[in-house]
Amino acid sequence: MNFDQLKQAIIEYSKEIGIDKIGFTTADPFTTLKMRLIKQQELNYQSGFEESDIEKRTNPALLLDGAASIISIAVAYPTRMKEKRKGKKGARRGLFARASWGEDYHTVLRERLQKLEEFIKSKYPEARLKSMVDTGELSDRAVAERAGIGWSGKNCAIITPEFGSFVYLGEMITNIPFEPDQPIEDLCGDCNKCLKACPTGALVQGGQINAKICISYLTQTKDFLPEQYRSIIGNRLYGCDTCQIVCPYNKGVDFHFHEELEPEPEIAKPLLTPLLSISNREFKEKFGRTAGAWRGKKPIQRNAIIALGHFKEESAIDDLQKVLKDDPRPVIRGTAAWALGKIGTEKARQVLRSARKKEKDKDVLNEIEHALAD
Ligand code: B12
Ligand code: SF4
Ligand code: SF4
Repeated sequence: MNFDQLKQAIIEYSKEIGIDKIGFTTADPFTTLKMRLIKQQELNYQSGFEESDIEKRTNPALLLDGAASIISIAVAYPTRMKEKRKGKKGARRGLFARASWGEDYHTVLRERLQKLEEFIKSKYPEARLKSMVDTGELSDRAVAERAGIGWSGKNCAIITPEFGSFVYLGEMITNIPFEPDQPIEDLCGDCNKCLKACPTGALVQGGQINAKICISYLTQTKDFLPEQYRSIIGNRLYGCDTCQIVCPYNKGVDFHFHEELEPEPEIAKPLLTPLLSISNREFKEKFGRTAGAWRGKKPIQRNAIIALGHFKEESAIDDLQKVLKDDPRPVIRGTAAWALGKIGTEKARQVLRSARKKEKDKDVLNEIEHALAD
């Protein structure tokens, strides 16, 4: 088998199946990444969403017998909605980050990789292949960087010269010794825009993140959001795009190559108040196909309540009252108390005072006291 010819055939085929960029690298261990991951763990800078076994994360040979190379893929996604939905007083909207627009990228990229696997097997039946997207052991970014897909920006994102950083990444480990591609030049230079723009200071220095205070992470937690971040997250319901939006390499970047990644405005920018009473079934029906739904409805509802507080949305007082009175989840009741405190009108304070008389949960009572004290 001529593996150079096979590589060319794979590159050609990848364009036909909606892969926007493809690169090849060896399956050698990721040694600098390994040191980096250990350091991040020591500093408690990891989110907890990543695979915890550092050996598996950095040694592809542990994941596929006879691993010889890795194929990295990138798929570009839109940054602007064709149809805009503006939030007005009385009809406020929240925002899902762009990585949650359209169909869940895990499904989309896995389907592309599956097709690529079938193609490779049809040409070379001895191929052993293992594909992953996001939830696999490998660092998708470290693979993409080494395979020349893009450079690793100070905002931590892989930035491609063609599509900026608004690309999803995935990869396939193979037992085929493909000729590796070369990494590309880091073009960040003296720029520091992303570090300056990060609302929480999560980018502690170029290329290093404290994931525990990254808004993207915070929007995905299920507990009370620490008070100091509530005003900062604004109306974000899932994820954060700030450090990518400010990046000069994303200026004017907006690719609409894939129908399934087109955002549905009512889903990507939903009205906030209806989220407060949405049932599990309705949530699944409306948001279930998006990447942002993976933690269930609770974090989204909590963030919607925070957003209403952020907007000081008086028309939401009755709905917040209902939540504070009837919702069985203390995190949701307590956050509603915070939002009512932010709204701060006499009516909102009256709701808080009457809730104080009946509330039994000490965390919620604490939130009510704080809201009334402000
Ligand atoms: C955990 C996780 C998170 C965490 C932590 C993010 C982080 N930066 O580590 C949280 C929840 C915060 C998060 C947020 C987001 N995420 Co995320 N996340 C992941 C996940 C599952 C693991 C990342 C990880 O292991 N991080 C640990 C760090 C240490 O390693 P790394 O970033 O993977 O690798 C780089 C560093 O190690 C660095 N490095 C190594 N050694 C050294 C040494 C020095 C000196 C320096 C400077 C750097 C350096 O180089 C590597 C290559 O870039 C990956 C999927 C995957 N399996 O890889 C997606 C992934 C990174 N996320 C992705 C996305 C889209 C996002 C968000 C944009 C979503 C959003 N809109 O809210 C934000 C962006 C936040 C940010 N600025 O990074 C994409 C990134 C695509 C791209 N173009 O880069 C990925 C690859 C998912 C995917 N398959 O597409 N995410
Ligand atoms: S995603 Fe938002 S909070 Fe996280 S590092 Fe980027 S700008 Fe900061
Ligand atoms: S904003 Fe500037 S420093 Fe940050 S990733 Fe983009 S080019 Fe690099």
